[in-house]
Amino acid sequence: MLRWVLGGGVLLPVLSIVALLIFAAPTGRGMLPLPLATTDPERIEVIGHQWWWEVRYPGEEGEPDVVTANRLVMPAGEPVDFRVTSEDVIHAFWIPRLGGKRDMVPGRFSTIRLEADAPGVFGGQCAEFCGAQHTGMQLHVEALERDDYDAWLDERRAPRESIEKGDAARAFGEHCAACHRVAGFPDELVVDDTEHDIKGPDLSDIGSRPTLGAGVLPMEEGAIAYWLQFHQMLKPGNRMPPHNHIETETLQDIGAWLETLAP
Ligand code: HEC
Ligand SMILES: [Cu+2]
Repeated sequence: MLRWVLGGGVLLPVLSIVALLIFAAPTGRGMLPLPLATTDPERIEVIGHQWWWEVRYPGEEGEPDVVTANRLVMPAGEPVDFRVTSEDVIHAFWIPRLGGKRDMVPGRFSTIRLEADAPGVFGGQCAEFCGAQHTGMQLHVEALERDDYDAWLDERRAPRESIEKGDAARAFGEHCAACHRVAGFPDELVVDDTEHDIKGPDLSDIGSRPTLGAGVLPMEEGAIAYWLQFHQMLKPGNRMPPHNHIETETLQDIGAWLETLAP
């Protein structure tokens, strides 16, 4: 009897926990943002919103940040520090293939260090229930070779060719620019007479992105116009108001114009 109690109640749990600890401790340590001997890891900021992801690549001195949404591009084969936070409720940053998750808490930055061993595409998902469209909050993650990653960033840092000030851009300035930034968009076209604090995804490189609505639609020709007309059906309750008051033709023009926005 005593042998069973000691064996099953003490020895077995102690051995299993020690075994788990031996594997878990280095893994856990690897995800802490400790200083590295060799280089500073790349730092990428990810901000949770209901229900989309803002991704920022802080520029060196004097350089602008590169801002995108719902797509995370990272260098492969090296550790990357993700500084995460939220603008509204608590979300959680999670790329299952790369490791643990980190809560995104409004007003606070937390850091998690992750590494992709090789280039590839991974899925990310909000891992903390954050409201109606929690499951519609997906992140498309791409790990690139270091050179490709640098090229990707450089393209987005390069000053924009001037944006065409046609009818579509005017309509965008009138109906959309109060919530959505487009790098290089002329200030004089922005009409902001709304009283809300809703912020939408940065659309500077929307034409090059793989999905719309945080994974709700694949990007293809005509997809933006489709999203603009039916987004409340595709992603019910999402924070973008319906555009029923805008003519379909105008939405199609804006959609076609947005699809040209790529570095
Ligand atoms: C009141 C603020 C607001 C206005 C005005 C607004 N949007 Fe949005 N928009 C949002 C929000 C918030 C989202 C994110 C919805 C989601 O995925 O949950 C969004 C999403 C989008 C997306 C998908 C972006 C992505 O990263 O997948 C596009 C494209 C878009 N809006 C274009 C437009 C256009 C074009 C207009 C004008 C006709 C417009 N928006 C007007 C707030 C706004
Ligand atoms: Cu969530």
